[in-house]
Amino acid sequence: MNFKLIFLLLLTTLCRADDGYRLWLKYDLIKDATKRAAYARSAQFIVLNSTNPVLKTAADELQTGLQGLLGKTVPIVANAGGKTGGILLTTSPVAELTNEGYRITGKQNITITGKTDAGVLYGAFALLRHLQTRQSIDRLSLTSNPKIQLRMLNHWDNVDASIERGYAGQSLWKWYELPERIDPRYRDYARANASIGINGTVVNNVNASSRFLTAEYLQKVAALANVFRPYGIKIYLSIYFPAPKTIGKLKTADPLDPEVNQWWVDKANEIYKLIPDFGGFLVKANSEGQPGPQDYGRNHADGANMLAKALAPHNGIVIWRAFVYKADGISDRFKAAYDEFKPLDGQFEKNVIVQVKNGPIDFQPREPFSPIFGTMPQTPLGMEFQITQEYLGHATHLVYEAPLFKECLESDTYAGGRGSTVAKVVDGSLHNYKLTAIAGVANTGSDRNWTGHPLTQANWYAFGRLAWDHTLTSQAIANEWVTMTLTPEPQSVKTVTDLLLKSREIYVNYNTPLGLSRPWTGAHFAPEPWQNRSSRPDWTAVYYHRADSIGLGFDRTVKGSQALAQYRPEVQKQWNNPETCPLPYLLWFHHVPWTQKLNTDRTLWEELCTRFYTGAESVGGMQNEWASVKKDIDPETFANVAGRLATQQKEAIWWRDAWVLYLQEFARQPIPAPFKKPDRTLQEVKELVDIYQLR
Ligand code: BDP
Repeated sequence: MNFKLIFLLLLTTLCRADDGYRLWLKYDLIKDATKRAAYARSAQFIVLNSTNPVLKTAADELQTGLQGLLGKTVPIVANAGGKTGGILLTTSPVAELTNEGYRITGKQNITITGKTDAGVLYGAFALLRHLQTRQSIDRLSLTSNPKIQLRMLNHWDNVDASIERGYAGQSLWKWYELPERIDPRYRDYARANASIGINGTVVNNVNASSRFLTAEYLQKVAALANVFRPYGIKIYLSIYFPAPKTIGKLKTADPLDPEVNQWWVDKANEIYKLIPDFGGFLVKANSEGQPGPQDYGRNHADGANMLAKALAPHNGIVIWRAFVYKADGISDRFKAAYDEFKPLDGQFEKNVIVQVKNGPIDFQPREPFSPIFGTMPQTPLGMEFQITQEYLGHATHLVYEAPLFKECLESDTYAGGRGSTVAKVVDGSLHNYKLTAIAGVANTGSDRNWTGHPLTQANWYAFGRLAWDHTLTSQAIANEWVTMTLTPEPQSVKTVTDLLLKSREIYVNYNTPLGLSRPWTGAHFAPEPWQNRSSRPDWTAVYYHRADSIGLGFDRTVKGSQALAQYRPEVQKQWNNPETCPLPYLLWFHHVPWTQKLNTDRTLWEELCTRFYTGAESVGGMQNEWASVKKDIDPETFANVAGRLATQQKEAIWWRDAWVLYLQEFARQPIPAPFKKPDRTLQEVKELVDIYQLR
């Protein structure tokens, strides 16, 4: 091989575009030589005096990270041998640490202490993050404990590799290859999760196949569990409630039937033989056509408790979902979960957690918090957020979700007086829950960059960071993520952080402003506010927005569906009156006349138009801001995002046009100045949407 060729090869390797695979764990060389040297002085070796696999993971990750950041190999040694300037990994029962917390201190050596091995692992990642974000290591003193115990991803992945509501390719799990072949990607998945403190994963869809509980599939699940274990991650399964019938050949799945009970006990024993640290079951029952205990005249607690008893001897838990609504479609769907669960408060076994979606309906771009959070003090309630963008423009719209998560977590339930935020319910501090959990429906898939849209990796990241500490700000999290993933250049970090921070509000403005919602049937992608036919009324668009000649919005006050009564009186008081109801929630609770003046000094119609138009216009602004950081962003990532923003711009106008042209038929008013009326007709927009529905 001649020199020219070697040079070219080297050049192509060096210039290879960043395909996003490394996520926020890029560990690229720190360019600033002074900073690098300062870090290197305290990172001359890593001391690990243990064979514990989790601690070993921590040491290995530190070594990998330091190799990249400092450009040198940092040896792992069993003892410091009297030398200073190393990183010591140690477990010790430090009083201020909870099980998974860590403390990082540094003078001559940096010491990472955890009460448990997992704590050390999280500490190792925290130290790396500290260096990745170029912070000072003089007088290091960082202590952090997770606020919530179970920090989980929920994968809605199916046996055939499809993902329900997945927009980044196929499933990560290659069930047909497991357990024999272990895709190296499983390990990288575990690394990414551990780096943000996620300690549990439900690998299959809540609309579950019973296949996962068969002996054959449990071997596959066990193989994944083996990969995740050294990263402190436990595996959980979604179960199909009638599994005793489908795979156990019993005549019933009645939770009060002794044979059914025994079947689950045996199944649990079988699972724990293979996976001694198996986390437990996630259950969707009697919801959207899924079978459940009500098929046998039993209630949700009967179902959950039966499973809980089978898992309890192994310390497993049951996560029972509150996302239920009756098949009749008659009553307000908003009220369904509360109506079914509130009467069961206090009736669940100790190892049951009820997992509640953030809002009462279904992962809308903006929802008020679910009233359940304020009203079940005797039942541990877990939070379910959706990271995948089912209603948030799939993988072509940029929506940074930390502000959405925070808005819900910071909402005041008044369950124990003022300041009883949803976060305090979920982290257990308000009602003293013994079990606490938070889950995010994953946005990962087989796309090389994991999430499809390169910038929405930030949502996976933000979910994990907030699950660990819900008091972190959306801005701080965005800042970290951008610095670690895209560029450490301060001006560009600021520009991209700002862009992320405003993206959700922009989306809401052109998509569902002022408390509109869109849980209509289908792919949940195209605008279709005129949709009025479905097998049930609450799967139509008109059911939710209720546009008529008088006004717009769903009356949930005493004059309407009375859903507001499910909140504490203090909350009701604010939201009951359209004058005091915050504008973002207005149409969730009120049917407002088109001509009603709002506190923005515009009528409802004018305000809606203003939001639709400025929202769509702002996407253009995001494109410009993205263009301004080009010099600091990897070319492949830059082009990828630029392309998606262009699509978003087109689709934002599409959403705007669909809504304003449709609503105008009811409001019967012109589009207010300075906005120009859409240059297409309602019919044309409808035809465009029809294309999306074609088979
Ligand atoms: C809805 C989704 C549906 C899920 C369901 C659930 O449209 O695909 O199965 O939620 O959470 O958002 O069970």
